[in-house]
Amino acid sequence: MKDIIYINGEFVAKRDAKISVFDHAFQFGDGIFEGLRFYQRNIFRLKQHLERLESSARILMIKMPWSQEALTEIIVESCRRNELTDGYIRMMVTRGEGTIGLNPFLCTAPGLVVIATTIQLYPESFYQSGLPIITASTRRNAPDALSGRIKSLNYLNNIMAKMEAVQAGVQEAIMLDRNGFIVECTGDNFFIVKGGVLTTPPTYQGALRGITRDAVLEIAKNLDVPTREEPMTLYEAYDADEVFLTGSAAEIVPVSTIDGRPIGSGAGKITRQLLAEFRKITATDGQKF
Ligand code: PXG
Repeated sequence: MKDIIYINGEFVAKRDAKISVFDHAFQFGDGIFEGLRFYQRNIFRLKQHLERLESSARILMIKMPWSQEALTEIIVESCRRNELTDGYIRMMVTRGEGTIGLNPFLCTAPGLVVIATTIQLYPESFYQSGLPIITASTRRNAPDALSGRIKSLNYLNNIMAKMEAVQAGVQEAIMLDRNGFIVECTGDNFFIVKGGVLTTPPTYQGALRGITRDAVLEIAKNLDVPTREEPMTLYEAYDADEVFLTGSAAEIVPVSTIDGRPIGSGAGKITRQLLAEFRKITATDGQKF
């Protein structure tokens, strides 16, 4: 890795990759981002990530001047310049420089930052025996206040819950909605398996529509595993045969305990099958470079 960062039209050294303190991304967390993986020179589901970025931009009325082709070129070039074949890409679109007031329409052009880097994965032991998680007391943002479907640079809601996880000695935490229904984790989507049926909370409850979540739902359908998107409570989670989390960084990681309660027998059969199938498509499904 060469620590070369793309920022607003240029590739620069890490120490020179700086944005203005007047950028509303810095002032107010007013911006959006994506986190992508690439495997053996294949950017996994790049098109889906770019489409989600465009949706986030549309909802926040950020006018992105870059075409999907232009963004693809910048991302690919970032991987090449850093001489990476496998890793993680963090892409950020900022609102741009403005005044110290809130009005986003006074900001100049949006900014673009792309960081291509290596990734620190969960240790392989978690994939074998599962990750312990807790339930956070911090509730997920109400979707009618700030939709979790916007992948925004304002992650304080998630960070509040992540602090609870870390303080409790674990790496992830379940976030409930106002009514006590499970929404997702701080940086991963949430799935349970019960009686051979795979269930995940619907996105209208405030979960991010994860690219990995979509991939898992597709893989399950191909394996003839029935899938549901339905609200669920901790009762269903504690009582599940298998629980796992999905995310670009985590891929598919089994959950061993929730709030100290063991789930099934650790890494369940369907979870393992889904992970095996997922790993088969990571180097082919996407944009080769
Ligand atoms: N939910 C939330 C809230 C996320 O931020 C996911 C689910 C999974 O989505 P994908 O598209 O990756 O399958 C995310 C994405 C981290 C970290 O360090 C995680 C994300 C973003 C930034 C950092 O855990 N997650």
